[in-house]
Amino acid sequence: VPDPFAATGLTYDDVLLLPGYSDFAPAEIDTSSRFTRELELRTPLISAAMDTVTESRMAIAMARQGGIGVLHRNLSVEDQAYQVDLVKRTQTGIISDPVTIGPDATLEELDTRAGQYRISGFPVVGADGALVGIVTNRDLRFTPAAEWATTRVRDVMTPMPLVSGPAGISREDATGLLRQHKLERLPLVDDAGRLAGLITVKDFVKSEQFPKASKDAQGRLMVGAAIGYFGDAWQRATTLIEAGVDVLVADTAHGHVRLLLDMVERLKSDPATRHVQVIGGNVATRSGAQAFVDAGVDAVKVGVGPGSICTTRVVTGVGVPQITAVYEASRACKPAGVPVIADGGMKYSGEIAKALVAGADAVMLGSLLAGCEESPGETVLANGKQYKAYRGMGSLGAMSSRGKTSYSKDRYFQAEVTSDDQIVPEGIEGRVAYRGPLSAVAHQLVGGLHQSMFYVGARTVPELQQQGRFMRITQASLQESHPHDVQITAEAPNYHG
Ligand code: RVP
Repeated sequence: VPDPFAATGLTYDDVLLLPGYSDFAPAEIDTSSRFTRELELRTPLISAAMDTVTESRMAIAMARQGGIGVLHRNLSVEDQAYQVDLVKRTQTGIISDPVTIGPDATLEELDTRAGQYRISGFPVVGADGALVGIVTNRDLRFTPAAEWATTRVRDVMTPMPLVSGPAGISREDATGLLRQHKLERLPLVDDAGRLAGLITVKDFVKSEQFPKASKDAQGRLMVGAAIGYFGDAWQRATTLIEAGVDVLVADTAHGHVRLLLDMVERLKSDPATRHVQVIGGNVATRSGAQAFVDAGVDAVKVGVGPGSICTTRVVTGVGVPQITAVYEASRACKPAGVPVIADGGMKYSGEIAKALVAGADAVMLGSLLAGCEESPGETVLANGKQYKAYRGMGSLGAMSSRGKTSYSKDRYFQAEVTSDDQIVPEGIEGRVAYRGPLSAVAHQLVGGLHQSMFYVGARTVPELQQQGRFMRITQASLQESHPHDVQITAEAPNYHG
């Protein structure tokens, strides 16, 4: 009879990476990594599908830094699809399908639309798709607000003829026209005079500002969105695809489940959906990962219980320490060429490299990003320090009707529970320190990974995965790793005691 206690699970704090020989300059390091079968990120960081971490603002910020955000699903199908739309319309370079307005719309409608899409100007398009003018917030200024309900866009817009460019214009030519005519916006038109796109100076500047940005084939920012397997899940998936989502994440606390695997199989075989990348999760064993691989998934997400806000392991007694879980899942995924995403449990940048060496290709972060400016929710002041709320999707707050919606219940297989006092939570509600803009936080995380790679002697992520060697350490060694025997007197941007 095999010893039932033979296996030991290890997590981030149980191991360190050994230093290796580095025969290159740090500047040569490239952190690009595949995170699904067909997609790569310059920065292998993914923001968690949680209602205190990823909505459109975070997703936009993540994609600009070369990572990607996964929009949470604790909201209606329409609201989630709208968030996808917001990300896809942001940046970069040429907007192929700009938001427009009709000449007969009122200024009131114009104002609402501007707020809704957070943009300040629109091409004005007639019923036949022809460009008839352009209108911006500035055009509103000269009409008293009392008259907005009765004044039409056609009365205040700048009408044709306008400076415009041909549909397939090059970046250089567009820049030339914007500069020559001192334009904010350059509409693009086809031979028949129909609107074919829009270029804005702001977007052009931004796309130069974010050289690592994660973009789709059309130059738009990439975005992911979480779905489930229950109720309207299929409709959610197809609506998100119509809105332009790049990656769907079939997202549950326990992914080794018939219903979810069927969902993945259907998404990857239906002609209407199979072009979209699908990530499945979460699992923590080799067989769980193998089941997703067999279902045709494009990446497997790993983590049962490591999350900072997660109580699954104490409430259910089930889980696998994260380094072991990632390693086990990778044994099924690597031979099939399916990337692994290590989800949850990261406290410091050093753990990113540990996850990659253990078998991951990218990491998903919750608590490390929840304190960013771009995460949902306001900052709150307590004891003279700023915080932001952070809660588990399995917490009572996220699953109960206390919130606006409680779609996250099916993540924990409690979709059919109707009364709040019947919910069995698997997460807690809390807060994390406010950390400023994502760009600064991401800089520290990627900077840490850079250093890991240099110390291990790996120029690329595949080299890191191949050459990285672990050593198991003791509790005493862990103590030695952290600052010790001193009182910290100044805050570091990448270390919290
Ligand atoms: P962390 O980065 O340690 O904060 O963990 C984030 C991860 O925790 C999420 O990506 C998700 O997989 C998991 N999670 C989210 N909610 C809960 C819960 O309520 N138990 N767990």
